[in-house]
Amino acid sequence: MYPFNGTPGTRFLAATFGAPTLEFFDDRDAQYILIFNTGGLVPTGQGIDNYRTVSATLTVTVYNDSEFFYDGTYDPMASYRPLDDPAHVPDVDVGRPINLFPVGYRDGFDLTNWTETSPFNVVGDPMTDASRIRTAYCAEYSADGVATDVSLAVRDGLEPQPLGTGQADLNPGDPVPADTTFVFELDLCDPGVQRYFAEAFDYGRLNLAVVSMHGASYDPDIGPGDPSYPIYYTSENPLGELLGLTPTLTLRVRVGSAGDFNGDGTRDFFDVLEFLNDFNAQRPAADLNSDCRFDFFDVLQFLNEFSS
Ligand SMILES: [Ca+2]
Ligand SMILES: [Ca+2]
Ligand SMILES: [Ca+2]
Ligand SMILES: [Ca+2]
Repeated sequence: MYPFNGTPGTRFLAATFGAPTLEFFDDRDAQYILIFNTGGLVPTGQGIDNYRTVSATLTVTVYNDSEFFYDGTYDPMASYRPLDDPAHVPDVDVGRPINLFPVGYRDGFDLTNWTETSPFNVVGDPMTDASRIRTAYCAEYSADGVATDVSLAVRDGLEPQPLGTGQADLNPGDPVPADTTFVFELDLCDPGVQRYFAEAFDYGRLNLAVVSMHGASYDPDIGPGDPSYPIYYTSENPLGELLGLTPTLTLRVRVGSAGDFNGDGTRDFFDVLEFLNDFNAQRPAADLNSDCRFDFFDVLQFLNEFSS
């Protein structure tokens, strides 16, 4: 999702970068949207109350060699503001992180009809103003399923919490070598996030937005500078496919009641035992109300689901 991408959805490579100081552009200018068809793996149509995502891990692999620096921690939005902006705060570590967000839609698009070859915009003209017109965008979701576009988080003064920040087997500030895999352990401790995943599994498709705000230098006199941002293998990339460098998603999802905690089709003593084991060990499977705390409310919910 980039205003001047002539071949969306079929490229062998995709980039992410930002333009937080350019008027008429989204701060998160080039976004890499991933579509996972989950229907064959997670039963669809169960109703959104019947899915709970226990864990999710995404990987994407970088194609370009040593053109940007590794930062595995979140950078505040104000650190992307121009130096002469009174609201600017310094970036305390070298490099910029790669973050992951849910996907929101506008102008007639939604989870069911937005595809990898959908256009960047159907309203407006990116040649005059490319901001706030992309059909799919990195988003935050409320607990009742309402999306907020966070593509302009810097200028909108938002501090959106990503689903995850990419981790690589590198030291902070290292140049990132080609074929480095970034791993995102998703933070699922949010009712809006759980609902987003539940709606995805209910329909059978999960879309995620990889974004970063690495600089994309451009000098009007000399043209584009050297890339200083990540470029990733896409699922279309033959080499990436051969070498196993295309994006992956690993999920653990509970479908249906937690009363049958071990998922063997019956409710008995073994479900109670396994729940209590997971609860005592504070494993995510036992955090039944998805608040990342292990307390009375999880036990109560288990007992309710077990006996209902
Ligand atoms: Ca950082
Ligand atoms: Ca940084
Ligand atoms: Ca059972
Ligand atoms: Ca809990």
